[in-house]
Amino acid sequence: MNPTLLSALCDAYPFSQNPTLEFAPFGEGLIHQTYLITQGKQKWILQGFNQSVFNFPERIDHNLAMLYQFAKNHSLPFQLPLPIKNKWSSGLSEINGHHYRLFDFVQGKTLQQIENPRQAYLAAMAYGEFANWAKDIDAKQMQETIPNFHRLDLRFEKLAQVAQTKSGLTSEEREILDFYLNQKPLVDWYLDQIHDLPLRVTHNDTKINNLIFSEDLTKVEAIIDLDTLMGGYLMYDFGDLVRTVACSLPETSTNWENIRLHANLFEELLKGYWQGVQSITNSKEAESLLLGGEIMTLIMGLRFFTDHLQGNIYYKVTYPEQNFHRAKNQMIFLQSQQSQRELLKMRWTNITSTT
Ligand code: GN1
Ligand code: MG
Repeated sequence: MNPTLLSALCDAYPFSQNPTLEFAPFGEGLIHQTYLITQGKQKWILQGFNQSVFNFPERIDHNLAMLYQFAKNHSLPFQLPLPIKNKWSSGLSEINGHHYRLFDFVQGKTLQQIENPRQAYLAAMAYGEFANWAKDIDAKQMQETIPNFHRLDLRFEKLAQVAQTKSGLTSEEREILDFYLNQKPLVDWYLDQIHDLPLRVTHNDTKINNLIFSEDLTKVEAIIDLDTLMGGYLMYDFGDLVRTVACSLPETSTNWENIRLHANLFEELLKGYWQGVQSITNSKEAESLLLGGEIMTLIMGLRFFTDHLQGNIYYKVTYPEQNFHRAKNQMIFLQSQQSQRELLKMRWTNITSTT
């Protein structure tokens, strides 16, 4: 660890002098740099905050302060870890032109992929319970930490616009681009939905690895990565669960033949999420969950493809074609969802009408 950073951190936060702090890279997030700090038996998470993605850190503070205020009088069965304040009472420390945040380490396990259907149920129930818990926070008072983050129509237009400036695409790039640009009916469905859906406090990045499970994986201990917490629609949170949990392979996989939606996992997710949200949803909102997975997969595919065409300026990549491969992965997963629409609708009807 760079000695200037180390001494600045020791100045900003109340670490003891001994033993020395140990740093190790941690987690699989695509935006911030994350490290585990260990000192004797104590542990913290240090995050190198990505300010080129999050241009408005004060908006994150605003939203988390609202959350924290609400949590004082409303208990939740799991933790929502917030940044530790530095000695200047700020959750964000600027050191040599970079920004850092420190969190208490939550003991437990994170999963990149579930190991059994029960974990899908538990994950979805946690996010559903969260939405239910937050129902009385005025989502309109929350600020947009990334403006238009899940606006599918704008993500769609952005790809179309960036693609127009590119010539010399390979035939495979062209084929995948055409697939995405042919998704206009789904974009129109989305625009039609959002007119009537209530704005709620949503997490907006409900990947499975943003949950910390207990060591024995029987309980969710914490929901983390609260930077994109803001006003949104339930279909975003349920949809990103479908995208990351009900898929046979992770978004980084290039095993094209084996990427598909597991309808039984979709069902587990819906059962778990519904358990949390059924008392707050109206029929339109319940219906929106059905295509939430498609919406979020399309958004992510559009974003990965756009980043590929723009030269990988947003997402971390480990090789140059990775964003293109992620976009291809999401395309195949979206096709798999679309080919199972009728089946999913039957499962959805069973779950949402019998409770
Ligand atoms: C990013 O930071 P991380 O890896 O939890 C991204 C999400 C995407 C995800 C795809 C702020 O999340 O929107 O779903 O990558 N977060 C931001 O893996 O863009
Ligand atoms: Mg994350």
